[in-house]
Amino acid sequence: MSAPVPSINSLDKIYDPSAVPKQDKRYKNLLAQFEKVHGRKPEFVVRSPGRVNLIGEHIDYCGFGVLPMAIERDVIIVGSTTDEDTKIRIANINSKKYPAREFDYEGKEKVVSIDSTKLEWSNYFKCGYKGMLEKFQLDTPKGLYLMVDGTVPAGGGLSSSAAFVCASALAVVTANNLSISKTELTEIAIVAERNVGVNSGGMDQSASVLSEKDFALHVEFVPKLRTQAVPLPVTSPKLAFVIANTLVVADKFVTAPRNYNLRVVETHMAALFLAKKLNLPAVDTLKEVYDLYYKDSSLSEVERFTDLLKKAEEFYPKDNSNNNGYTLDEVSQMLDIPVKELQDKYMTRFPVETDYFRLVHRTKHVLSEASRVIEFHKACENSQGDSTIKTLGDLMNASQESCDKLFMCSCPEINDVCEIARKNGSFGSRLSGAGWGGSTVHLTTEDNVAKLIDAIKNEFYRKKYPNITEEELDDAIIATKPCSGAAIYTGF
Ligand code: NG1
Repeated sequence: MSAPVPSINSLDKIYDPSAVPKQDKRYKNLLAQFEKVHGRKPEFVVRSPGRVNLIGEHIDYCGFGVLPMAIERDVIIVGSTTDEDTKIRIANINSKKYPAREFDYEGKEKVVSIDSTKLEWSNYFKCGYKGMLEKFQLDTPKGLYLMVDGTVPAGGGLSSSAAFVCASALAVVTANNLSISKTELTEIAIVAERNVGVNSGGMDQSASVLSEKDFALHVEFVPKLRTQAVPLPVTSPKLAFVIANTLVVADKFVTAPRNYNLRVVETHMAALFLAKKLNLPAVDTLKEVYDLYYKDSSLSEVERFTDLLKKAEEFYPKDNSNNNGYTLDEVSQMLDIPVKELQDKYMTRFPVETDYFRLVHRTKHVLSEASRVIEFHKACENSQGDSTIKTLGDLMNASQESCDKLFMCSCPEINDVCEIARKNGSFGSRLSGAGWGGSTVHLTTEDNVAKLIDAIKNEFYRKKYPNITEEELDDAIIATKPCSGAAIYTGF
């Protein structure tokens, strides 16, 4: 049984000292607004943060671990309870964008209806509410008065939804005087978030709940969800991260057949091909190939990746398309699986549109990226202080290069921001999340944060988006430190 979700009584145990005065004001304001809107005294406060992925892109669905960290941007929920009814009244500090809602508990079986066809902010609360009440099977849950303040920009690849679902689930637990471990909260939030119709993998909720202040988090998925806190190097000046959203929106659903879903298919095909060449049983993921082939090996983890990469280069036949990849017919011959079977297995449930399957490129990215995650973790554990920043930065830059050239999930805007950042004191710059737009993350030191942010504002945002407002800029580019995970805040 993992540790319980912590109760924290002072903001400096959550945020960096430099952020505490601003956060203190924010909490006080939320508590005051709660009283104003609901006309009652607040009884509890909970929080759960967003996350940024530091390294390990597009390898979670291949079974390999990833390395995100929680950020300071988070969702706070203030609440009070009533025994007079089982109604939920939920308001948001940003009432224009997120108008107040009311709904009622619908009994043990159903708990609450969620219409996932509508983009409705309170659905995320309902996910956490439903997940918790299904777990605890209460006959008469408390009625709730709630007020939410979220600072994780929505749609920026920083997991605002996971932050909200985790905070919601924790609010329901706290309100009903239940107790829960961090692992249980994570597992419930992962399943609960699927109620809004997204097949979420688990990295986001793990980072939101299980992160520790000043640590990144190594999340592994196989054989089961497992996390390890990774100490970030202690340096002088302290290291810091800047996250910049390119504001390029790659609509996941529209582009999936050519982008995300195609990559999933290509990596499955690569796993089948390597398994065949290595005389292993047919498997689904490259992680299974790696685990099975090196099960009794004396090589280190990183040496195994190097070895497998070398073998892959030898195994893959030359393609007939000038290094563009293989046609479906060619893949069919390589795997010894009829085209129809490949189509049924990989291209029907989630449609895929392509002429070529770039198995060599994708294999190289996945294996080298998975190796970089291990190397990043090791460098942090054996940190030499200041010089380790460069090691970490090099790994992040190599990850970006691989995402761009081999996995082809970058875009000109991401490349621009990364280049500007590197010229202005970033040790490592890369996309974070699925790519094709979305957010970038940059490793720097505290003394350089302002310069880096100014450079990206002037050389990227103000040029590409001349009409951008200061408020939009403040949401688009943020500085952050590795922050602690979900907690009940008792210091009010
Ligand atoms: P983002 O773009 O942060 O939602 C997506 C996937 C992750 C992972 C990354 C690529 C979802 C909900 N998330 O992340 O699981 O595959 O792309 O590393 O699909």
